[in-house]
Amino acid sequence: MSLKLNMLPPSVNNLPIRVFVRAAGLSFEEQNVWGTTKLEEYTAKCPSQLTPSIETGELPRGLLWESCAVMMYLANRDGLTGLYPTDPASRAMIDSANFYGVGSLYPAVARATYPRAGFGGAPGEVSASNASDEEKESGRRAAEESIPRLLEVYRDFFLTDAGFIGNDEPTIADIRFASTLEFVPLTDIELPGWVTDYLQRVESALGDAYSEPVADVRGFIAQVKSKA
Ligand SMILES: N[C@@H](CCC(=O)N[C@@H](CS)C(=O)NCC(=O)O)C(=O)O
Repeated sequence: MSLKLNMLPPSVNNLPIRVFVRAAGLSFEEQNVWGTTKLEEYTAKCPSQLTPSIETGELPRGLLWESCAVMMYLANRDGLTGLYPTDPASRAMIDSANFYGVGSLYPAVARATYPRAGFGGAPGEVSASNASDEEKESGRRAAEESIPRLLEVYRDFFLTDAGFIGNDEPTIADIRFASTLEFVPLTDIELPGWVTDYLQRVESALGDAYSEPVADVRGFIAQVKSKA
């Protein structure tokens, strides 16, 4: 059954799936949907208007979004127990890290980086309001200041064992966490040594599966910084 991946190259929400399909050795077709997610054709298939999404005929609605749900589905479907171990205790750590990442870490990273990346803020956020530039920067900075504490949770709780989350090789939680970390260089935070070590560990374990798609994110960040 064919697998189509709808994605935006500079996005660290899209990066996990782009890494996952490569790490899993899946056959896939990648489609850059930049500028088309709000159009009728995409919305008809994906009412959330979000990326990443996958399309495959075996899904009840033919499409699935949410980066972690997509990785969980594909790993379950194909029995990829290294990337998503079946042991309930390992899974508990992986699922907790992923839900914490999507629910707590990523929103802080988005509020700290989107204004600099030129991405719009969510309705109700100061960056999307009529506030002054000073007030918007103050909101962005507050988000940035919350990030080190959020990161320490990974160091102190999720990475207590072998240096990967829930396994002695990279899991879908590492793919998601590392992907989110890739946007932190858009902030003024100096990444602590354990974070840079961790990113190197993940990248070296995953090889080209990580290095190839992450080049789009790093290239985008370099472009943003060169214009700042
Ligand atoms: N929690 C979602 C977040 C997805 C998300 O926010 N995607 C953004 C890109 S970072 C998107 O597709 N926005 C629509 C657009 O920019 O056209 C996930 O992990 O997949």
